[in-house]
Amino acid sequence: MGNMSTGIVVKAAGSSYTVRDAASGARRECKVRGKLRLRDVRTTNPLTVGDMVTYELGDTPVITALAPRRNYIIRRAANLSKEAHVIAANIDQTFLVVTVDAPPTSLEFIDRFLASAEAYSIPATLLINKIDLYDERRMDMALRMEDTYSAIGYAVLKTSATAAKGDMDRLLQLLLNKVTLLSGISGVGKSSIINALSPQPGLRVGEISGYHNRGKHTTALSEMVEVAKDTYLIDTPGIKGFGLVDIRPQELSHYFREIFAASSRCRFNGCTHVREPGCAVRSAVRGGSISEARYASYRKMMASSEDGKYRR
Ligand SMILES: Nc1nc2c(ncn2[C@@H]2O[C@H](COP(=O)(O)OP(=O)(O)O)[C@@H](O)[C@H]2O)c(=O)[nH]1
Ligand SMILES: [Mg+2]
Ligand SMILES: [Zn+2]
Repeated sequence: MGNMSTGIVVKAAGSSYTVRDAASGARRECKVRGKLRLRDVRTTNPLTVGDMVTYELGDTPVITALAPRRNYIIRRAANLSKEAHVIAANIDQTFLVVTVDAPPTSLEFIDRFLASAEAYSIPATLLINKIDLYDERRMDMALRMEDTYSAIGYAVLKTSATAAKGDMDRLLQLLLNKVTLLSGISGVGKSSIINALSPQPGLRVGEISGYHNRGKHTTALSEMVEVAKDTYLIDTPGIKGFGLVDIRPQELSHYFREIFAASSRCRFNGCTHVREPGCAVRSAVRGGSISEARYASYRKMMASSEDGKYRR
């Protein structure tokens, strides 16, 4: 033995992991030795895509060590335990794929996602997909969406994964040499985008694939695809995004950029921007410099975080 190599986990399915060797680029199916666990969080899965690991060659290659993670995102397990599922690790950025139609993505979902990305300090970009399908009215909605989010500093791309249209070239430029998590509700075109960019064929398109039933745990399969040299996209079928983890109501405004910026002018320290007098946020909403839809998302999240709903 003693034949140690390093690599990156590119696929996680149950207790099997596919590791891409750092030196040769070869893909190897590996098992895990013993208990590799995170120190802080109890997790249902010891390893996830994006993890840098050491493994030992043999009849069955075995992962023996996990390098410290630069970051990782988790989703609380569905049950009431404190267990969490690690969705991906060592992510440089996340792209949220949304559609105005077929299926529609709600603004509240977008805002909740962006707040989570802020909480994790992971840069986020919006990708409005399926622009080839939109009539004038829907294209108008897409343009308004683009205005709202670019005004507060998010990059917004408009793409078609299936028709040669929109910002696909710019998309590839923004992905180069990075590990990017693709998120978005089912059916918006995440797998199609990866396939369109990827030199190697195929993720399954149009299926809600990826659920593996293992005893009492249902674990989602995530996969990382190398679309260009050192350029990875992570697809997480069945996971819409990442859940907000323990954001306290008094912290929520930190994760809405424009609300946070305006809050320095509120009369009271610790203003929640709900009903306090002299609230600069509410006056910015009235004056039109903060979007009503964004503020409505903030209020909804505030109400549910007070109920503890985001502490799943
Ligand atoms: N017209 C059109 N259809 C698309 C586009 N992107 C994806 N689709 C279709 O939308 C459906 C769902 O796509 P898929 O990639 O599986 O979505 P996912 O669930 O986000 O991975 C499939 O039938 C795709 O062919 C697009 O840009 N334009
Ligand atoms: Mg898919
Ligand atoms: Zn305020």
